[in-house]
Amino acid sequence: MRNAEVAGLLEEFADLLEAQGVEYKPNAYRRAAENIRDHPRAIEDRAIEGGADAVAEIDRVGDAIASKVVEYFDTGEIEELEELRDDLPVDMAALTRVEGVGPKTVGALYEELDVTTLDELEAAAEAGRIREVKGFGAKTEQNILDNIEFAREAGQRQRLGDARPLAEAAIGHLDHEAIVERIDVAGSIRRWRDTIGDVDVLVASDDGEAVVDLFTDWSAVDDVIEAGEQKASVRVDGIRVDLRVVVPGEFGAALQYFTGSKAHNVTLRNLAIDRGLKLNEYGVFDVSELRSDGQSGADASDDAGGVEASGSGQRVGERLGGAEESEMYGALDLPVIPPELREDTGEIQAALDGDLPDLLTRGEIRGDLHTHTEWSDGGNTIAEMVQAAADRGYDYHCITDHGAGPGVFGDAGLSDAEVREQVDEVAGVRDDAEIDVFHGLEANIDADGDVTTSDDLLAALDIVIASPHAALGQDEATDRLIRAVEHPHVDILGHPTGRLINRRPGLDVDFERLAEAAAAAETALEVNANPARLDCNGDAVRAAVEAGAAIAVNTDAHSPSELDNVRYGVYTARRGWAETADVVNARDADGLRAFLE
Ligand code: DGT
Ligand code: CA
Ligand code: CA
Ligand code: ZN
Repeated sequence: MRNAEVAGLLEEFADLLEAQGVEYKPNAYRRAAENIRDHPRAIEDRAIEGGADAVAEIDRVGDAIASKVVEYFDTGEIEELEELRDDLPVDMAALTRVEGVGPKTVGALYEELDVTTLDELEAAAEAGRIREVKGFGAKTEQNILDNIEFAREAGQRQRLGDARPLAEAAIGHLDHEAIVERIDVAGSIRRWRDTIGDVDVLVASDDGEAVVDLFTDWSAVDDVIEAGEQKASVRVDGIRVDLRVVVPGEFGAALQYFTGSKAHNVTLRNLAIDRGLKLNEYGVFDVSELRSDGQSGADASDDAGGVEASGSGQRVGERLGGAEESEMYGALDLPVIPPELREDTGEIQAALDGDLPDLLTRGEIRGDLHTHTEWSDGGNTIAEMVQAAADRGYDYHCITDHGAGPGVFGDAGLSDAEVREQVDEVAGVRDDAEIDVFHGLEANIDADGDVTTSDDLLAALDIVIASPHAALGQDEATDRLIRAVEHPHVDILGHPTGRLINRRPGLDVDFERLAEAAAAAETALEVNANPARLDCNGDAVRAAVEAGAAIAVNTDAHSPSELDNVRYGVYTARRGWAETADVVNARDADGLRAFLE
Protein backbone atom coordinates (compact mmCIF):
# COMPACT_ATOMS: atom_id res chain seq x y z
CA MET A 1 0.00 0.00 0.00
CA ARG A 2 1.42 3.34 -1.03
CA ASN A 3 -1.54 5.34 0.26
CA ALA A 4 0.44 7.14 2.96
CA GLU A 5 3.13 8.08 0.46
CA VAL A 6 0.58 9.59 -1.95
CA ALA A 7 -1.21 11.35 0.91
CA GLY A 8 2.11 12.88 1.98
CA LEU A 9 2.71 14.23 -1.53
CA LEU A 10 -0.75 15.78 -1.71
CA GLU A 11 -0.25 17.38 1.70
CA GLU A 12 3.05 18.83 0.55
CA PHE A 13 1.23 20.08 -2.55
CA ALA A 14 -1.34 21.75 -0.31
CA ASP A 15 1.31 23.39 1.85
CA LEU A 16 3.23 24.73 -1.14
CA LEU A 17 0.05 26.17 -2.65
CA GLU A 18 -0.91 27.75 0.63
CA ALA A 19 2.58 29.22 1.03
CA GLN A 20 2.01 30.99 -2.28
CA GLY A 21 -1.23 32.47 -1.03
CA VAL A 22 -3.58 30.19 -2.96
CA GLU A 23 -6.97 29.89 -1.24
CA TYR A 24 -9.43 26.96 -0.97
CA LYS A 25 -7.44 24.59 -3.19
CA PRO A 26 -5.02 23.60 -0.39
CA ASN A 27 -7.89 22.34 1.74
CA ALA A 28 -9.25 20.29 -1.15
CA TYR A 29 -5.85 18.62 -1.43
CA ARG A 30 -5.73 17.98 2.31
CA ARG A 31 -9.15 16.38 2.42
CA ALA A 32 -8.26 14.20 -0.55
CA ALA A 33 -5.01 13.23 1.17
CA GLU A 34 -6.83 12.25 4.34
CA ASN A 35 -9.27 10.01 2.51
CA ILE A 36 -6.55 8.39 0.41
CA ARG A 37 -4.55 7.67 3.57
CA ASP A 38 -7.59 5.99 5.17
CA HIS A 39 -8.73 4.22 2.01
CA PRO A 40 -8.79 0.45 2.65
CA ARG A 41 -7.49 -0.52 -0.81
CA ALA A 42 -4.05 0.12 -2.25
CA ILE A 43 -4.19 3.41 -4.15
CA GLU A 44 -1.69 2.10 -6.73
CA ASP A 45 -4.09 -0.72 -7.66
CA ARG A 46 -6.87 1.77 -8.32
CA ALA A 47 -4.59 4.11 -10.25
CA ILE A 48 -2.93 1.43 -12.38
CA GLU A 49 -5.98 -0.74 -13.05
CA GLY A 50 -8.74 1.83 -13.25
CA GLY A 51 -6.98 5.11 -13.98
CA ALA A 52 -8.15 8.53 -12.86
CA ASP A 53 -11.83 7.54 -12.85
CA ALA A 54 -11.22 4.81 -10.31
CA VAL A 55 -9.14 7.12 -8.12
CA ALA A 56 -11.83 9.80 -8.28
CA GLU A 57 -14.33 7.33 -6.82
CA ILE A 58 -12.68 7.87 -3.46
CA ASP A 59 -14.71 10.36 -1.47
CA ARG A 60 -13.48 13.96 -1.81
CA VAL A 61 -10.97 13.12 -4.52
CA GLY A 62 -11.80 15.22 -7.57
CA ASP A 63 -10.79 14.61 -11.19
CA ALA A 64 -7.86 17.03 -11.10
CA ILE A 65 -6.29 15.40 -8.06
CA ALA A 66 -7.05 11.90 -9.36
CA SER A 67 -5.17 12.57 -12.59
CA LYS A 68 -2.16 13.81 -10.60
CA VAL A 69 -2.17 10.55 -8.64
CA VAL A 70 -2.22 8.59 -11.88
CA GLU A 71 0.56 10.79 -13.28
CA TYR A 72 2.63 9.93 -10.24
CA PHE A 73 2.31 6.20 -10.80
CA ASP A 74 2.89 6.57 -14.57
CA THR A 75 5.93 8.83 -14.47
CA GLY A 76 7.28 8.69 -10.90
CA GLU A 77 6.56 12.37 -10.30
CA ILE A 78 3.90 15.05 -10.45
CA GLU A 79 5.12 17.79 -12.74
CA GLU A 80 3.20 20.59 -11.06
CA LEU A 81 4.52 19.55 -7.67
CA GLU A 82 8.08 19.56 -9.00
CA GLU A 83 7.53 23.12 -10.24
CA LEU A 84 6.17 24.20 -6.87
CA ARG A 85 9.20 22.65 -5.17
CA ASP A 86 11.51 24.55 -7.52
CA ASP A 87 9.73 27.80 -6.76
CA LEU A 88 9.90 27.22 -3.02
CA PRO A 89 12.86 24.97 -2.19
CA VAL A 90 12.17 24.70 1.53
CA ASP A 91 12.01 21.81 3.99
CA MET A 92 8.29 22.35 4.46
CA ALA A 93 7.70 19.32 6.70
CA ALA A 94 10.40 20.36 9.19
CA LEU A 95 9.58 24.07 9.23
CA THR A 96 5.84 23.61 9.72
CA ARG A 97 6.56 21.34 12.68
CA VAL A 98 7.48 24.51 14.60
CA GLU A 99 4.41 25.48 16.61
CA GLY A 100 2.94 28.67 15.12
CA VAL A 101 4.73 28.32 11.78
CA GLY A 102 2.36 27.41 8.97
CA PRO A 103 2.90 27.23 5.22
CA LYS A 104 2.15 30.95 4.80
CA THR A 105 4.85 31.85 7.32
CA VAL A 106 7.28 29.54 5.55
CA GLY A 107 6.47 31.27 2.25
CA ALA A 108 6.99 34.73 3.73
CA LEU A 109 10.25 33.85 5.48
CA TYR A 110 11.64 32.29 2.31
CA GLU A 111 10.62 35.35 0.27
CA GLU A 112 12.14 37.83 2.73
CA LEU A 113 15.00 35.97 4.40
CA ASP A 114 15.73 32.91 2.22
CA VAL A 115 14.93 30.59 5.13
CA THR A 116 14.78 26.98 3.87
CA THR A 117 15.71 24.79 6.89
CA LEU A 118 15.25 24.66 10.67
CA ASP A 119 18.88 25.74 11.17
CA GLU A 120 18.36 28.79 8.97
CA LEU A 121 15.13 29.58 10.78
CA GLU A 122 16.91 29.44 14.12
CA ALA A 123 19.78 31.61 12.86
CA ALA A 124 17.35 34.22 11.52
CA ALA A 125 15.44 34.29 14.81
CA GLU A 126 18.61 34.54 16.88
CA ALA A 127 19.86 37.41 14.72
CA GLY A 128 16.60 39.28 15.28
CA ARG A 129 15.79 39.31 11.59
CA ILE A 130 12.34 37.79 11.80
CA ARG A 131 10.88 40.70 13.77
CA GLU A 132 11.91 42.98 10.90
CA VAL A 133 9.67 41.16 8.43
CA LYS A 134 6.29 42.77 7.78
CA GLY A 135 3.57 41.04 9.75
CA PHE A 136 5.99 39.49 12.25
CA GLY A 137 7.03 40.78 15.65
CA ALA A 138 9.38 40.11 18.55
CA LYS A 139 6.79 37.83 20.12
CA THR A 140 6.56 35.58 17.05
CA GLU A 141 10.33 35.50 16.86
CA GLN A 142 10.63 34.42 20.50
CA ASN A 143 7.89 31.86 19.99
CA ILE A 144 9.84 30.34 17.11
CA LEU A 145 12.98 30.13 19.24
CA ASP A 146 11.04 28.47 22.06
CA ASN A 147 9.56 25.81 19.80
CA ILE A 148 12.40 24.98 17.45
CA GLU A 149 13.90 22.24 19.62
CA PHE A 150 10.57 20.41 19.88
CA ALA A 151 10.30 20.53 16.08
CA ARG A 152 13.80 19.15 15.67
CA GLU A 153 13.13 16.20 17.96
CA ALA A 154 9.71 15.59 16.44
CA GLY A 155 11.40 14.85 13.12
CA GLN A 156 13.33 11.95 14.64
CA ARG A 157 10.52 9.74 15.93
CA GLN A 158 7.34 8.34 14.39
CA ARG A 159 3.93 8.22 15.97
CA LEU A 160 2.89 4.83 17.31
CA GLY A 161 -0.30 5.11 15.24
CA ASP A 162 1.77 5.25 12.04
CA ALA A 163 4.39 2.68 13.01
CA ARG A 164 2.13 0.03 14.55
CA PRO A 165 0.04 -0.66 11.40
CA LEU A 166 3.28 -0.79 9.43
CA ALA A 167 4.74 -3.33 11.85
CA GLU A 168 1.59 -5.42 11.55
CA ALA A 169 1.79 -5.25 7.76
CA ALA A 170 5.42 -6.44 7.93
CA ILE A 171 4.33 -9.37 10.08
CA GLY A 172 1.49 -10.13 7.69
CA HIS A 173 3.95 -10.18 4.81
CA LEU A 174 6.39 -12.53 6.55
CA ASP A 175 4.10 -14.69 8.65
CA HIS A 176 2.40 -17.04 6.22
CA GLU A 177 5.63 -18.38 4.79
CA ALA A 178 6.66 -21.89 5.69
CA ILE A 179 10.19 -20.79 6.61
CA VAL A 180 9.03 -18.58 9.48
CA GLU A 181 8.39 -20.55 12.67
CA ARG A 182 7.56 -17.66 14.95
CA ILE A 183 7.35 -13.92 14.60
CA ASP A 184 6.69 -10.94 16.84
CA VAL A 185 7.47 -7.27 17.18
CA ALA A 186 10.08 -6.17 19.72
CA GLY A 187 11.48 -2.81 20.83
CA SER A 188 9.44 0.25 21.65
CA ILE A 189 6.61 -0.86 19.39
CA ARG A 190 6.01 -3.94 21.54
CA ARG A 191 6.08 -1.67 24.58
CA TRP A 192 3.51 0.59 22.84
CA ARG A 193 5.57 3.73 23.39
CA ASP A 194 3.78 6.77 22.01
CA THR A 195 6.63 7.48 19.61
CA ILE A 196 8.89 5.01 17.85
CA GLY A 197 12.50 5.42 16.71
CA ASP A 198 12.37 2.34 14.52
CA VAL A 199 10.24 -0.77 14.18
CA ASP A 200 11.83 -4.02 15.37
CA VAL A 201 10.63 -7.35 14.00
CA LEU A 202 11.93 -10.67 15.31
CA VAL A 203 11.66 -13.99 13.49
CA ALA A 204 12.49 -17.55 14.53
CA SER A 205 13.74 -19.56 11.56
CA ASP A 206 16.49 -21.97 10.61
CA ASP A 207 16.94 -20.21 7.28
CA GLY A 208 17.92 -16.61 7.97
CA GLU A 209 18.89 -15.79 4.42
CA ALA A 210 15.54 -16.86 3.03
CA VAL A 211 13.74 -14.70 5.59
CA VAL A 212 15.98 -11.74 4.81
CA ASP A 213 15.27 -12.15 1.09
CA LEU A 214 11.54 -12.36 1.70
CA PHE A 215 11.74 -9.21 3.81
CA THR A 216 13.79 -7.11 1.41
CA ASP A 217 11.59 -8.22 -1.52
CA TRP A 218 8.47 -6.90 0.23
CA SER A 219 6.67 -4.60 -2.22
CA ALA A 220 6.18 -1.90 0.43
CA VAL A 221 9.94 -1.42 0.87
CA ASP A 222 11.20 1.91 -0.50
CA ASP A 223 14.83 1.43 0.36
CA VAL A 224 17.05 -1.40 1.66
CA ILE A 225 19.44 0.13 4.19
CA GLU A 226 21.36 -3.06 4.89
CA ALA A 227 20.89 -6.80 4.44
CA GLY A 228 22.97 -9.56 6.02
CA GLU A 229 22.50 -13.26 6.76
CA GLN A 230 20.50 -12.91 9.96
CA LYS A 231 19.30 -9.31 9.86
CA ALA A 232 18.24 -6.52 7.59
CA SER A 233 17.00 -2.95 7.77
CA VAL A 234 14.68 -1.28 5.31
CA ARG A 235 12.72 1.94 5.01
CA VAL A 236 8.97 1.93 4.40
CA ASP A 237 6.99 5.19 4.20
CA GLY A 238 9.89 6.96 5.88
CA ILE A 239 9.94 4.51 8.80
CA ARG A 240 12.94 2.27 9.44
CA VAL A 241 12.15 -1.42 10.02
CA ASP A 242 14.81 -3.70 11.54
CA LEU A 243 14.48 -7.46 11.09
CA ARG A 244 16.42 -9.99 13.15
CA VAL A 245 16.31 -13.73 12.58
CA VAL A 246 17.25 -16.16 15.37
CA VAL A 247 17.10 -19.93 15.75
CA PRO A 248 13.81 -21.13 17.31
CA GLY A 249 15.55 -22.30 20.49
CA GLU A 250 16.66 -18.72 21.24
CA PHE A 251 13.52 -16.86 20.21
CA GLY A 252 12.32 -16.11 23.75
CA ALA A 253 15.72 -14.82 24.82
CA ALA A 254 16.00 -12.57 21.78
CA LEU A 255 12.42 -11.35 22.22
CA GLN A 256 13.14 -10.44 25.82
CA TYR A 257 16.42 -8.75 24.93
CA PHE A 258 15.21 -6.78 21.92
CA THR A 259 11.98 -5.68 23.55
CA GLY A 260 13.98 -3.61 26.01
CA SER A 261 13.84 -1.09 27.34
CA LYS A 262 17.57 -0.95 27.78
CA ALA A 263 17.07 0.29 31.35
CA HIS A 264 14.72 -2.60 32.16
CA ASN A 265 17.23 -5.10 30.78
CA VAL A 266 20.12 -3.63 32.76
CA THR A 267 18.21 -3.94 36.04
CA LEU A 268 17.06 -7.45 35.16
CA ARG A 269 20.59 -8.58 34.24
CA ASN A 270 21.95 -7.22 37.51
CA LEU A 271 19.33 -9.18 39.39
CA ALA A 272 20.40 -12.26 37.42
CA ILE A 273 24.07 -11.72 38.27
CA ASP A 274 23.20 -11.55 41.99
CA ARG A 275 21.70 -15.02 41.62
CA GLY A 276 24.57 -16.59 39.69
CA LEU A 277 22.68 -16.41 36.41
CA LYS A 278 23.56 -14.87 33.07
CA LEU A 279 20.86 -13.37 30.90
CA ASN A 280 21.50 -12.40 27.29
CA GLU A 281 19.95 -12.48 23.84
CA TYR A 282 20.80 -16.20 23.46
CA GLY A 283 19.28 -17.55 26.66
CA VAL A 284 19.51 -17.70 30.42
CA PHE A 285 22.45 -19.60 31.86
CA ASP A 286 23.48 -20.80 35.30
CA VAL A 287 27.05 -19.56 35.66
CA SER A 288 27.38 -20.17 39.41
CA GLU A 289 29.73 -23.13 38.76
CA LEU A 290 32.03 -21.12 36.50
CA ARG A 291 35.47 -20.13 37.78
CA SER A 292 36.05 -16.43 38.16
CA ASP A 293 38.80 -16.40 35.51
CA GLY A 294 36.08 -16.83 32.91
CA GLN A 295 36.95 -20.45 32.03
CA SER A 296 34.05 -22.74 31.61
CA GLY A 297 33.64 -24.91 34.71
CA ALA A 298 30.90 -27.08 33.30
CA ASP A 299 30.84 -28.22 29.73
CA ALA A 300 28.55 -25.50 28.43
CA SER A 301 28.17 -26.53 24.83
CA ASP A 302 26.51 -29.84 25.66
CA ASP A 303 23.81 -28.12 27.62
CA ALA A 304 23.38 -25.40 25.02
CA GLY A 305 21.66 -27.84 22.74
CA GLY A 306 23.89 -27.85 19.69
CA VAL A 307 24.65 -24.15 19.56
CA GLU A 308 27.41 -23.34 17.11
CA ALA A 309 30.83 -22.21 18.25
CA SER A 310 30.29 -18.63 17.08
CA GLY A 311 29.02 -16.56 19.97
CA SER A 312 29.72 -19.41 22.35
CA GLY A 313 31.39 -16.89 24.64
CA GLN A 314 27.87 -15.68 25.28
CA ARG A 315 26.51 -19.19 25.68
CA VAL A 316 28.35 -20.31 28.79
CA GLY A 317 27.27 -22.25 31.86
CA GLU A 318 24.27 -24.50 32.13
CA ARG A 319 21.51 -23.44 29.78
CA LEU A 320 18.23 -22.97 31.66
CA GLY A 321 16.11 -21.73 28.80
CA GLY A 322 15.68 -19.31 25.94
CA ALA A 323 13.02 -20.64 23.60
CA GLU A 324 10.26 -18.89 25.54
CA GLU A 325 10.27 -15.45 27.08
CA SER A 326 8.62 -16.96 30.16
CA GLU A 327 11.78 -19.02 30.74
CA MET A 328 13.85 -15.84 30.94
CA TYR A 329 11.71 -14.35 33.69
CA GLY A 330 10.95 -17.76 35.17
CA ALA A 331 14.63 -18.43 35.84
CA LEU A 332 14.49 -15.41 38.15
CA ASP A 333 11.25 -16.67 39.74
CA LEU A 334 9.37 -13.84 38.09
CA PRO A 335 6.17 -13.83 36.06
CA VAL A 336 6.48 -12.39 32.55
CA ILE A 337 6.36 -8.64 33.00
CA PRO A 338 4.01 -7.06 30.43
CA PRO A 339 6.10 -5.26 27.76
CA GLU A 340 4.27 -1.97 28.36
CA LEU A 341 5.69 -1.87 31.89
CA ARG A 342 9.32 -2.53 30.93
CA GLU A 343 10.69 0.96 31.50
CA ASP A 344 12.56 0.32 34.77
CA THR A 345 10.12 2.37 36.78
CA GLY A 346 9.56 -0.16 39.54
CA GLU A 347 8.10 -3.05 37.55
CA ILE A 348 10.86 -5.50 38.48
CA GLN A 349 10.46 -4.81 42.19
CA ALA A 350 6.69 -5.12 41.81
CA ALA A 351 7.18 -8.48 40.08
CA LEU A 352 9.50 -9.64 42.86
CA ASP A 353 6.90 -8.64 45.43
CA GLY A 354 4.08 -10.36 43.53
CA ASP A 355 2.59 -6.93 43.14
CA LEU A 356 2.27 -6.37 39.40
CA PRO A 357 -0.89 -4.46 38.50
CA ASP A 358 -3.97 -6.27 37.19
CA LEU A 359 -3.78 -4.31 33.94
CA LEU A 360 -6.76 -3.19 31.91
CA THR A 361 -7.29 -5.28 28.77
CA ARG A 362 -8.86 -4.36 25.46
CA GLY A 363 -11.77 -6.75 25.94
CA GLU A 364 -12.76 -5.11 29.20
CA ILE A 365 -13.76 -1.81 27.59
CA ARG A 366 -17.58 -1.73 27.63
CA GLY A 367 -18.20 1.43 25.64
CA ASP A 368 -16.79 4.66 24.29
CA LEU A 369 -17.53 7.82 26.27
CA HIS A 370 -16.28 10.39 23.75
CA THR A 371 -17.52 10.30 20.16
CA HIS A 372 -18.78 12.72 17.53
CA THR A 373 -21.46 12.72 14.85
CA GLU A 374 -22.40 14.85 11.87
CA TRP A 375 -24.14 17.20 14.32
CA SER A 376 -20.67 18.66 14.92
CA ASP A 377 -17.56 17.67 12.92
CA GLY A 378 -18.09 13.91 12.71
CA GLY A 379 -19.02 12.13 9.51
CA ASN A 380 -21.93 9.91 10.56
CA THR A 381 -25.39 10.01 12.09
CA ILE A 382 -26.09 9.25 15.72
CA ALA A 383 -27.79 6.00 14.70
CA GLU A 384 -24.78 4.92 12.63
CA MET A 385 -22.36 5.56 15.46
CA VAL A 386 -24.52 3.71 17.97
CA GLN A 387 -24.84 0.77 15.57
CA ALA A 388 -21.04 0.76 15.05
CA ALA A 389 -20.60 0.56 18.82
CA ALA A 390 -23.11 -2.29 19.06
CA ASP A 391 -21.30 -4.09 16.22
CA ARG A 392 -18.13 -3.92 18.30
CA GLY A 393 -19.82 -5.71 21.16
CA TYR A 394 -20.05 -2.70 23.46
CA ASP A 395 -22.70 -2.44 26.18
CA TYR A 396 -23.25 1.29 25.74
CA HIS A 397 -22.29 4.31 23.69
CA CYS A 398 -21.95 8.02 24.47
CA ILE A 399 -22.56 10.80 21.97
CA THR A 400 -20.50 13.87 22.86
CA ASP A 401 -20.50 16.39 20.05
CA HIS A 402 -18.65 19.68 20.36
CA GLY A 403 -20.30 22.53 22.18
CA ALA A 404 -19.61 26.02 20.84
CA GLY A 405 -16.67 27.68 22.49
CA PRO A 406 -13.10 28.88 22.13
CA GLY A 407 -11.01 26.75 19.79
CA VAL A 408 -13.98 25.07 18.09
CA PHE A 409 -14.21 26.65 14.68
CA GLY A 410 -16.95 27.46 12.24
CA ASP A 411 -20.25 25.71 12.80
CA ALA A 412 -18.61 22.63 14.32
CA GLY A 413 -19.69 23.66 17.83
CA LEU A 414 -23.36 23.20 18.80
CA SER A 415 -25.28 26.08 20.33
CA ASP A 416 -27.30 25.35 23.46
CA ALA A 417 -30.45 25.28 21.31
CA GLU A 418 -28.90 22.71 18.96
CA VAL A 419 -27.90 20.49 21.87
CA ARG A 420 -31.50 20.59 23.11
CA GLU A 421 -32.67 19.64 19.62
CA GLN A 422 -30.20 16.77 19.58
CA VAL A 423 -31.80 15.40 22.74
CA ASP A 424 -34.86 14.38 20.71
CA GLU A 425 -32.87 12.58 18.05
CA VAL A 426 -30.84 10.72 20.66
CA ALA A 427 -34.07 9.67 22.38
CA GLY A 428 -35.35 8.24 19.10
CA VAL A 429 -32.15 6.30 18.50
CA ARG A 430 -32.17 5.09 22.09
CA ASP A 431 -35.62 3.55 21.61
CA ASP A 432 -34.38 1.36 18.74
CA ALA A 433 -30.84 0.68 19.90
CA GLU A 434 -29.52 -2.70 21.04
CA ILE A 435 -27.30 -1.02 23.60
CA ASP A 436 -27.58 1.81 26.14
CA VAL A 437 -27.13 5.28 24.71
CA PHE A 438 -25.89 8.18 26.82
CA HIS A 439 -26.21 11.75 25.60
CA GLY A 440 -23.44 14.16 26.44
CA LEU A 441 -21.41 17.06 25.20
CA GLU A 442 -17.76 17.92 24.74
CA ALA A 443 -17.70 21.38 26.28
CA ASN A 444 -14.77 23.76 26.12
CA ILE A 445 -12.41 25.04 28.76
CA ASP A 446 -11.48 28.66 28.19
CA ALA A 447 -8.11 30.22 28.98
CA ASP A 448 -9.12 30.76 32.63
CA GLY A 449 -10.51 27.30 33.24
CA ASP A 450 -14.19 28.20 32.90
CA VAL A 451 -16.46 25.81 31.01
CA THR A 452 -18.24 27.74 28.27
CA THR A 453 -21.62 25.98 28.18
CA SER A 454 -24.45 27.04 30.49
CA ASP A 455 -24.81 25.11 33.74
CA ASP A 456 -28.49 24.25 33.29
CA LEU A 457 -27.79 22.63 29.93
CA LEU A 458 -24.82 20.67 31.33
CA ALA A 459 -27.00 19.52 34.23
CA ALA A 460 -29.59 18.14 31.80
CA LEU A 461 -27.09 15.88 29.99
CA ASP A 462 -26.06 12.35 30.93
CA ILE A 463 -22.34 13.00 30.62
CA VAL A 464 -20.10 16.05 30.26
CA ILE A 465 -16.57 16.09 28.92
CA ALA A 466 -14.63 19.33 29.25
CA SER A 467 -11.64 19.73 26.96
CA PRO A 468 -9.08 22.44 26.27
CA HIS A 469 -9.19 23.46 22.60
CA ALA A 470 -7.82 27.00 22.86
CA ALA A 471 -4.92 28.79 24.58
CA LEU A 472 -2.85 25.61 24.24
CA GLY A 473 0.45 27.47 24.34
CA GLN A 474 0.09 28.27 28.07
CA ASP A 475 3.19 27.49 30.08
CA GLU A 476 1.52 26.49 33.32
CA ALA A 477 -2.01 25.24 33.01
CA THR A 478 -2.48 23.14 36.14
CA ASP A 479 -4.75 25.60 37.94
CA ARG A 480 -6.74 26.18 34.78
CA LEU A 481 -7.42 22.45 34.41
CA ILE A 482 -8.13 22.01 38.12
CA ARG A 483 -10.88 24.61 37.80
CA ALA A 484 -12.46 22.55 35.03
CA VAL A 485 -12.08 19.30 36.96
CA GLU A 486 -13.82 20.86 39.97
CA HIS A 487 -16.75 22.12 37.89
CA PRO A 488 -19.77 20.36 39.41
CA HIS A 489 -21.16 19.10 36.06
CA VAL A 490 -17.93 17.93 34.48
CA ASP A 491 -17.49 14.14 34.48
CA ILE A 492 -14.36 13.76 32.35
CA LEU A 493 -11.42 16.01 31.52
CA GLY A 494 -10.88 15.39 27.77
CA HIS A 495 -7.38 15.19 26.24
CA PRO A 496 -5.93 17.16 29.16
CA THR A 497 -2.84 18.73 27.58
CA GLY A 498 -4.17 19.17 24.05
CA ARG A 499 -0.90 17.90 22.65
CA LEU A 500 -0.61 16.64 19.07
CA ILE A 501 2.31 14.25 18.89
CA ASN A 502 5.19 15.71 16.85
CA ARG A 503 3.08 18.76 16.05
CA ARG A 504 2.17 20.57 19.24
CA PRO A 505 3.67 20.04 22.69
CA GLY A 506 0.45 20.90 24.51
CA LEU A 507 -0.13 22.42 27.92
CA ASP A 508 2.39 22.20 30.69
CA VAL A 509 0.63 20.39 33.53
CA ASP A 510 1.66 19.10 36.97
CA PHE A 511 -0.19 15.80 36.79
CA GLU A 512 0.32 14.91 40.43
CA ARG A 513 -1.55 18.01 41.50
CA LEU A 514 -4.17 17.68 38.78
CA ALA A 515 -4.75 14.01 39.65
CA GLU A 516 -5.28 14.80 43.32
CA ALA A 517 -7.89 17.38 42.40
CA ALA A 518 -9.53 14.97 39.96
CA ALA A 519 -9.65 12.22 42.59
CA ALA A 520 -11.21 14.58 45.14
CA ALA A 521 -13.77 15.90 42.63
CA GLU A 522 -14.46 12.39 41.27
CA THR A 523 -13.78 13.56 37.74
CA ALA A 524 -12.12 11.10 35.38
CA LEU A 525 -9.04 11.95 33.35
CA GLU A 526 -9.27 10.87 29.74
CA VAL A 527 -6.78 8.78 27.87
CA ASN A 528 -7.65 10.00 24.40
CA ALA A 529 -6.86 7.07 22.13
CA ASN A 530 -6.60 9.09 18.94
CA PRO A 531 -3.05 8.15 17.87
CA ALA A 532 -2.28 11.80 17.11
CA ARG A 533 -2.97 12.59 20.78
CA LEU A 534 -2.46 9.74 23.29
CA ASP A 535 -3.32 12.30 25.95
CA CYS A 536 -2.98 11.56 28.95
CA ASN A 537 0.23 9.75 28.19
CA GLY A 538 1.48 6.81 30.26
CA ASP A 539 3.31 8.92 32.84
CA ALA A 540 0.23 11.05 33.45
CA VAL A 541 -1.93 7.93 33.80
CA ARG A 542 0.49 6.62 36.40
CA ALA A 543 0.15 9.83 38.41
CA ALA A 544 -3.63 9.62 38.12
CA VAL A 545 -3.77 6.00 39.22
CA GLU A 546 -1.47 6.65 42.17
CA ALA A 547 -3.63 9.58 43.28
CA GLY A 548 -6.75 7.43 43.02
CA ALA A 549 -8.27 9.35 40.11
CA ALA A 550 -10.46 7.51 37.64
CA ILE A 551 -9.42 7.02 34.01
CA ALA A 552 -11.62 6.98 30.90
CA VAL A 553 -10.23 5.41 27.73
CA ASN A 554 -11.98 7.10 24.80
CA THR A 555 -11.38 7.30 21.08
CA ASP A 556 -12.88 10.72 20.28
CA ALA A 557 -14.07 8.94 17.13
CA HIS A 558 -15.42 11.06 14.29
CA SER A 559 -16.36 7.94 12.27
CA PRO A 560 -17.12 4.26 12.99
CA SER A 561 -13.66 3.05 12.00
CA GLU A 562 -12.02 5.40 14.49
CA LEU A 563 -13.70 3.46 17.30
CA ASP A 564 -11.03 0.85 16.62
CA ASN A 565 -8.32 3.23 17.83
CA VAL A 566 -9.34 2.17 21.33
CA ARG A 567 -6.40 -0.24 21.49
CA TYR A 568 -3.95 2.66 21.46
CA GLY A 569 -5.72 4.09 24.48
CA VAL A 570 -5.82 0.75 26.29
CA TYR A 571 -2.08 0.24 25.84
CA THR A 572 -1.32 3.81 26.84
CA ALA A 573 -3.34 3.23 30.01
CA ARG A 574 -1.41 0.00 30.59
CA ARG A 575 1.86 1.92 30.26
CA GLY A 576 0.50 4.00 33.14
CA TRP A 577 -0.19 0.85 35.24
CA ALA A 578 -3.95 1.35 34.98
CA GLU A 579 -5.90 -1.52 36.44
CA THR A 580 -9.35 -2.53 35.26
CA ALA A 581 -10.86 -1.07 38.41
CA ASP A 582 -9.37 2.37 37.64
CA VAL A 583 -11.22 2.68 34.34
CA VAL A 584 -14.79 4.01 34.32
CA ASN A 585 -15.67 2.58 30.93
CA ALA A 586 -14.56 -0.87 32.01
CA ARG A 587 -17.63 -0.79 34.26
CA ASP A 588 -21.02 -2.01 33.13
CA ALA A 589 -23.77 0.49 32.32
CA ASP A 590 -25.00 0.63 35.91
CA GLY A 591 -21.47 1.11 37.18
CA LEU A 592 -21.03 3.94 34.70
CA ARG A 593 -24.34 5.51 35.82
CA ALA A 594 -23.18 5.33 39.42
CA PHE A 595 -19.97 7.14 38.47
CA LEU A 596 -21.84 9.84 36.53
CA GLU A 597 -24.20 10.48 39.39
P1 DGT B 1 13.23 3.22 19.71
O1 DGT B 1 13.46 2.37 18.51
O2 DGT B 1 14.19 4.34 19.82
O3 DGT B 1 11.84 3.69 19.81
O4 DGT B 1 13.47 2.33 21.02
P2 DGT B 1 13.76 0.79 21.17
O5 DGT B 1 13.58 0.47 22.59
O6 DGT B 1 12.97 0.01 20.19
O7 DGT B 1 15.30 0.68 20.85
P3 DGT B 1 16.13 0.01 19.68
O8 DGT B 1 15.33 -0.14 18.44
O9 DGT B 1 17.39 0.80 19.57
O10 DGT B 1 16.52 -1.41 20.25
C1 DGT B 1 15.54 -2.37 20.55
C2 DGT B 1 15.81 -3.00 21.88
O11 DGT B 1 17.01 -3.78 21.81
C3 DGT B 1 16.03 -2.03 23.01
O12 DGT B 1 14.84 -1.65 23.65
C4 DGT B 1 16.90 -2.85 23.94
C5 DGT B 1 17.69 -3.72 23.03
N1 DGT B 1 19.03 -3.16 22.77
C6 DGT B 1 19.45 -2.62 21.62
N2 DGT B 1 20.73 -2.25 21.73
C7 DGT B 1 21.10 -2.52 22.97
C8 DGT B 1 22.32 -2.37 23.70
O13 DGT B 1 23.32 -1.86 23.21
N3 DGT B 1 22.30 -2.79 25.00
C9 DGT B 1 21.19 -3.33 25.56
N4 DGT B 1 21.22 -3.73 26.82
N5 DGT B 1 20.08 -3.50 24.91
C10 DGT B 1 20.02 -3.09 23.63
CA1 CA C 1 13.03 0.24 17.92
CA1 CA D 1 15.97 -1.08 16.19
ZN1 ZN E 1 -13.75 15.24 20.80
